[in-house]
Amino acid sequence: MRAAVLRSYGSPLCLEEIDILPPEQGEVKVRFAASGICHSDLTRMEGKRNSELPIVLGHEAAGYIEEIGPSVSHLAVGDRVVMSFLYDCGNCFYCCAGKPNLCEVGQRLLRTGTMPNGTTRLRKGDENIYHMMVSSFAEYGVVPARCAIKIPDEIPLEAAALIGCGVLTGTGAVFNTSKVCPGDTVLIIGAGGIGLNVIQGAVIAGASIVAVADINNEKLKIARKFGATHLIDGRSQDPVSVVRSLTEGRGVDHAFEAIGQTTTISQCYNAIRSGGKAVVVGITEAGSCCEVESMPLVVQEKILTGSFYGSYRPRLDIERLVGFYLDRRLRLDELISHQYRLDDINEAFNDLRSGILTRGVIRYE
Ligand code: CXF
Ligand code: ZN
Repeated sequence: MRAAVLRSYGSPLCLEEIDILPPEQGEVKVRFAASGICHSDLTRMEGKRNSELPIVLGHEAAGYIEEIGPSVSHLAVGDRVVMSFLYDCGNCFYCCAGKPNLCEVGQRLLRTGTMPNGTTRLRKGDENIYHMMVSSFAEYGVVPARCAIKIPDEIPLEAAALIGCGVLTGTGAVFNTSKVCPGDTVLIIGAGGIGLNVIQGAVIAGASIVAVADINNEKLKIARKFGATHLIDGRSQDPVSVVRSLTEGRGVDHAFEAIGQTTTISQCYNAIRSGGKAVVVGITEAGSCCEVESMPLVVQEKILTGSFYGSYRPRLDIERLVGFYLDRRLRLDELISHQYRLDDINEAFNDLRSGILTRGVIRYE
């Protein structure tokens, strides 16, 4: 099959013919229909988060079940599926504690680039090629069956693909991590691929103020279309003073950091009211540290937390988001600004670097 392979950091992806092995116990083979282009793929390509090489990246995808491995009973050939990039084993401490996004096995696989049994299904001759769980920058993938979630025929697969990373991460931070309630006030710093979905989540949750800060004017205009009520130009305005002036000096109920910078994490913390929640969704560079004034943690009961993969519950959250899309409450088609063929994937990453994408999608159909 054709695949885009990362062979060395800082270099373009190599478009190659590689081999894919059949699904083993508890696995399925998927024919991809669409795969989103996400910033964390770029982070890996640049070597800012190390992986085993060579590897096939791509983790935000949807497609069709092509083949079923032994012991898989809940899926059938031809089913339309959205991929979860995080495996949940169902047995570890975190899965049993109701935190499947922190699954010990799933988090290990993100680092090892293998299937749960420690091996890979991608080869080129004798050469082993690693997975980024879904590895959807290829025509086909083999994934744990738990990571393929069946969806109805009514949702187009390129829209469904986006649910698998950006949409779950952004809306889940609102619904699951921070639990925004009707009437709550919200600040979002960063109107990129994740930030737009935090905005959508806040709107669906019924927030009364959805203030959005970014240093890119074009991104702010798009934020307005997705439901931002107040736009903050990060180059000339201080988000903390703006939201304080909107909330009688108190600060917002929830502030979301959707860039991955320590300075904006501090701004979120400073922008929340007593008892408010600052939720970090953006992933900062490994090893970086962030300073916050510690006394307000106690005397103002401020809460500073992270949100990984939208604190998601596999299957349940995907079903809910598909429902919101079909009810026209969640906009997915509007997130897609550019579409590419797999052979043009390096152009897609150049566009991502230049900041012109709302979301880029590789289409295989
Ligand atoms: C990332 C977060 C870090 C591990 C890989 C996936 N999330 C979204 O792109
Ligand atoms: Zn992603």
